[in-house]
Amino acid sequence: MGFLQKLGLGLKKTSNKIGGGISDIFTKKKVDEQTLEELEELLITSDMGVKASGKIIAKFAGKRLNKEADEKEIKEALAEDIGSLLQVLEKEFVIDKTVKPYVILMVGVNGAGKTTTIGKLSAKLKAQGKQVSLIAADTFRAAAVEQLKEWGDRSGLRVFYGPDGCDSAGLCYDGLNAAIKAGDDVVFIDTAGRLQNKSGLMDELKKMVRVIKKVLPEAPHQTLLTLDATTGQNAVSQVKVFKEMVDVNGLVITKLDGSAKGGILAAIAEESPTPVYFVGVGEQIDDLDVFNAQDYAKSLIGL
Ligand SMILES: Nc1nc2c(ncn2[C@@H]2O[C@H](COP(=O)(O)OP(=O)(O)O)[C@@H](O)[C@H]2O)c(=O)[nH]1
Ligand SMILES: [Mg+2]
Repeated sequence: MGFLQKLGLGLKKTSNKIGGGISDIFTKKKVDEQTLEELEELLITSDMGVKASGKIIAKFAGKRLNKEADEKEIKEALAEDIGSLLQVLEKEFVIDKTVKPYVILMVGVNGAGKTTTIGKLSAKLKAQGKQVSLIAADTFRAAAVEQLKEWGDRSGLRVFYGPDGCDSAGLCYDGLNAAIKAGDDVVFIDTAGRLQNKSGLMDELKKMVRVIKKVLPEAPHQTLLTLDATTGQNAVSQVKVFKEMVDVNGLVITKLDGSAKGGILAAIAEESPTPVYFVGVGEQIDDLDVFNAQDYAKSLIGL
């Protein structure tokens, strides 16, 4: 199955809601004020947020108000408007080949999908011929280390880990030095995400970044924030919270397959625009791909 098909299937819950909703709303031929209002409400309840929904509808109304159109035209016009709003999130994920090792720090709350995303992404990079290693710096739970080791084993990657409860910053220090010695191209650092203790987490992440910089002053070269789409609007506030802690330069949105909240990307585009490098649409190793604004918008509407 191609990824577009997969994305469409993954976003089925959202597109059933939006696409089905549009069919219910546009029972008459002309687009009037009432249909616009209903449409705006539909977008808001699909987690696009009030601001983004308002913007999309305003743009749509400018072209369509009091005009006749069939359902397909309406959907295509709307997908185009949503796509242009999402465009700000589209950016190519590039690993600088002149930088070795290229360090990717993965942050996000517990259960967001950090470890799984590292597993998927590291497998892709390995398949491209890169030498990749993983550092298990979520030292809080033994299960977290085991989970990362499993992903590493599947792809044949070295996993650097320490004893239960060891200092995560110290582990990064040793792990990065080991990666330099081994000549790795890319290193992923998995972290813990206990947001219920915000200041504790902030201290831990900041200390980790300080220690990483002691080994490699330019690292981490990417700090990716993983967000669980099923948390809806809460994901938008997580972007803001984590940006206070570390220099987040990209997002990964996971579990788009498990919710009708695929509209959340519109809220992020409007309220805290940050490149979305990857989207996760399942638990398997292949269920991750790059984000494309127009494709995503079409899949959202069910086109
Ligand atoms: N359906 C679905 N499940 C996912 C996706 N990404 C991760 N998961 C699941 O979410 C759960 C938590 O993921 P994990 O990587 O352990 O999160 P972490 O605590 O941030 O490291 C696991 O059961 C994963 O299999 C996704 O894109 N789709
Ligand atoms: Mg984890």
